[in-house]
Amino acid sequence: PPVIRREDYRPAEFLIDQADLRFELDAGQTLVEAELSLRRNPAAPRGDGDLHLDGEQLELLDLTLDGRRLPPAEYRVDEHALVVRRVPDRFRLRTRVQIHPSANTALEGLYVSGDMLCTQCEAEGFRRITYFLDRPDVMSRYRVTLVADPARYPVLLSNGNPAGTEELADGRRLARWDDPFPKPSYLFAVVAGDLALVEDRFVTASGREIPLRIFVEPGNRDKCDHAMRSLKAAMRWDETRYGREYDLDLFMIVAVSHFNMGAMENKGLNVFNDKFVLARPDTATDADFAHIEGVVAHEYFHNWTGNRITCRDWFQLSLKEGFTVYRDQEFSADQGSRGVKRIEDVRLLRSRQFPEDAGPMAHPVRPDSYIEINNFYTATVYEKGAELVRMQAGLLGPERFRKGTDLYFERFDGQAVTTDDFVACMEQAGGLDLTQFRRWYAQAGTPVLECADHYDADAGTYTLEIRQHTPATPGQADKQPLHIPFAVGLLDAQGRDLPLRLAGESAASEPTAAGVCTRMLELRAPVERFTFVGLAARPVPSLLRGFSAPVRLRYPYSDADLTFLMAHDSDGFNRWDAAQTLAQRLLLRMVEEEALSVPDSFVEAFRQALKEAPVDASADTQADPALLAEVLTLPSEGYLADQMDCVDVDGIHRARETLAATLGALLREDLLAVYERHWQPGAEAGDYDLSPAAAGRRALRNCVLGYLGQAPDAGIVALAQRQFDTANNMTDVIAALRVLLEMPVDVAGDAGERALAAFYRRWSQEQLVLDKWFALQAQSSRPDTLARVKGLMKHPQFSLANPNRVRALIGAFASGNPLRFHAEDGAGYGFLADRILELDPLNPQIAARLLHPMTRWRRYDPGRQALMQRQLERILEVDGLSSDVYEVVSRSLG
Ligand code: B3K
Ligand code: ZN
Repeated sequence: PPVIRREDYRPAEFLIDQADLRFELDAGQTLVEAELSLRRNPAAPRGDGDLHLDGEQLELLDLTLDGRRLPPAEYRVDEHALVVRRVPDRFRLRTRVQIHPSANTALEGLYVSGDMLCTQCEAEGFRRITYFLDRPDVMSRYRVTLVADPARYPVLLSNGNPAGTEELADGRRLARWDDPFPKPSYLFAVVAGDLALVEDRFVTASGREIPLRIFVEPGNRDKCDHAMRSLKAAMRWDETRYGREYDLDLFMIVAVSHFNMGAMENKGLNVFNDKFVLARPDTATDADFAHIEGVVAHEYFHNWTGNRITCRDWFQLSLKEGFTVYRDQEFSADQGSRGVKRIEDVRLLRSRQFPEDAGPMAHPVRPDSYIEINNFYTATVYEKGAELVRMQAGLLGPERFRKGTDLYFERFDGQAVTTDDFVACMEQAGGLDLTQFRRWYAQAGTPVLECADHYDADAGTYTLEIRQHTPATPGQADKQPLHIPFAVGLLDAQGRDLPLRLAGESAASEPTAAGVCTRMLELRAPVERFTFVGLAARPVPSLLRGFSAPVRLRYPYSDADLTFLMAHDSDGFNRWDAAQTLAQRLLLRMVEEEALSVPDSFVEAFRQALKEAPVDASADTQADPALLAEVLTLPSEGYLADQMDCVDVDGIHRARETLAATLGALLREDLLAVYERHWQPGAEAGDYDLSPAAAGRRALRNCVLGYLGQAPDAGIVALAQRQFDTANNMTDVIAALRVLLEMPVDVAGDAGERALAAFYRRWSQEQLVLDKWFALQAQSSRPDTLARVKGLMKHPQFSLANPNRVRALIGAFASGNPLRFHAEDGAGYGFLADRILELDPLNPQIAARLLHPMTRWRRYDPGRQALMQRQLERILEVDGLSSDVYEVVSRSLG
């Protein structure tokens, strides 16, 4: 398959000003008639005079140009295109094609989900609907007519504003939609079905009343409250924080059960994986609620960052995704606990993006080439892209950053632009030079910062020396130094932030009323030195506060320093990070020395943290139960694996279990005290509270239960059982079930299995809850998990055609269960390769995503390397692989 390169970008030779589409919708076959107003693009050099339209899996029935039916000599059709020879400078082209939604298993273009019809066009799905210039820099006005049988498809939706309905003489119904905002084809959407509606309204800052409609499958109307609340909050937030008001007369969300990704920001008609819409306290966890809030906001925010201003080409994907992720992160931070949100985001970055940046799939935030663009919707483009925006916001400060975004919206509204255009706005509004900063977009790999320091007691000076280097990545051997914002604080012996004064400065910056004194240093050269003056004693440095840049930080902290920072740092993020580093160090030592016992100091640090466990969330973030739960959570197996040159799968699992069991046993009374203090009688109370404070208490209690479950006895079994039986919410139910399932049979008997069966009986008709039932079993550390997963593949409720189910079973096993997936005999690898080969012909995007855990094969011991390599080679040998799977496998082996 051909490689697409950024440097080959050329403006489109033709533009499509207007697209009038008429659909005669039916699951088996749908007719699409398109009337396009085309003209030569004045900004593009003249080509061969032919018009090349993208089109795949289309059956062309009719073709006319300016009303004249074209004879076969004047056009040509192949697998990917319709080429019309010698077209005029301005003309109308009419095509009629037939497509087959029910045969569409790739879920790209127009497809069937349950009883409804829906579309997914990003990135290149529109070409499976009609012949078009299917590229983001061609922005057109769409008028859409939908015709269907009202008995099957009473609801007919498309982008924009409704423009009337009609009953046709043959009994069918017709609905018209008109979208006044020019948009690229990837934002096009159609939905048809017998859908239930939840409606609310939003009054914009300028006083326009916007109906908000959420469409779901019948039976799900009672699970839309949270999505609706989140949507309204997001709309308000975008007005106050960015001055962005909604533009159409109507905003719609549709939840579908078969969806390749999370959701899609189609103009005025967001289509969602129902997992990110539907929630009731008894069916969804606190984490689910938080994801819904974040994704609803993310898609809504795209209306300005993505839709009104879109990407010039797909290499610029992070223009919309990085910025929009940054916006949704900030929105969520404002809705709940800012500190906890930052921890969650950094945890995701470190566990997904850092490994990607260190492996064969490493690519810049603005990639240089791809085979299949769908493989580049990555943690690098999304999460690292968001960090790049965050750094710019940090460098500019809130006021200038807002000026920068205002300028961006004003300058580029209605256009398709580049990440460079974005940076230029920040540069201009901020009055600073971001030339060096731009390298962040071009250079792959995670920079490493090596810090050293020196305290001169006589002079009262403290010098920090910071060296940066970025390891080589595939295709990029030499790296340039980056412009890195590096936030620093210095703590005195009591743990208070010191005033900061750099050599040469006339005055020190003083701590704020809250006692915070942070300095944003800027690193540019490979080695930078900063000398702070006026220090009577050696300070303890708090480095990279708030994770001010996406880098790996190395500084030789002593365990005592880390314990000190964990207790005192005024930066909540760094308190957490100190605890993580402490735990990570201990765990990695335990991996190396199997017999190593847990030092008392570590147990005492935990005991201290538990003793301070608050009764309730208060203004003091140190006493926030949610933050404490984060502090008490050990680094994941995947994160620890990323810290090792050669991953010791079993050693990591054993070390984590040993540490958790030790803490569970030695701190039993303290843990029980915290658990009981936060135990709210379950179902009978009925007063389930969704607030961040209440969710934080649940997080802390379930974290504590997890430790107790690692050192179980009959009392703990009873505790978990009580929680499982009486909890009135899915967060507590699933946490208890997990603990029951992981406890050894000689202590818990068949309590785990019985709970699992009860859970199935209760929820067998709720698909999203059932996904949890599948995932829980796939993630079990029990030795027979693979056999169990294979058995579940034959379960009547399992289906390869539903991406959520595939992710819940196969994805959870391969990506969420390193211990069993990486079993020494390679059985996990063989299983995954079989599934990928089975899925690839059906749904290449899902197949390529599932591959990821195997792409890091070089990080394992020679035995496992060989086993993974063999499976990758086996996949590569198969004829007719999709470009999606081909690209991931060939890059991994390359
Ligand atoms: N823009 C979509 C992702 C499309 C993925 C195409 N394979 C969702 C989002 O990022 O908001
Ligand atoms: Zn997005």
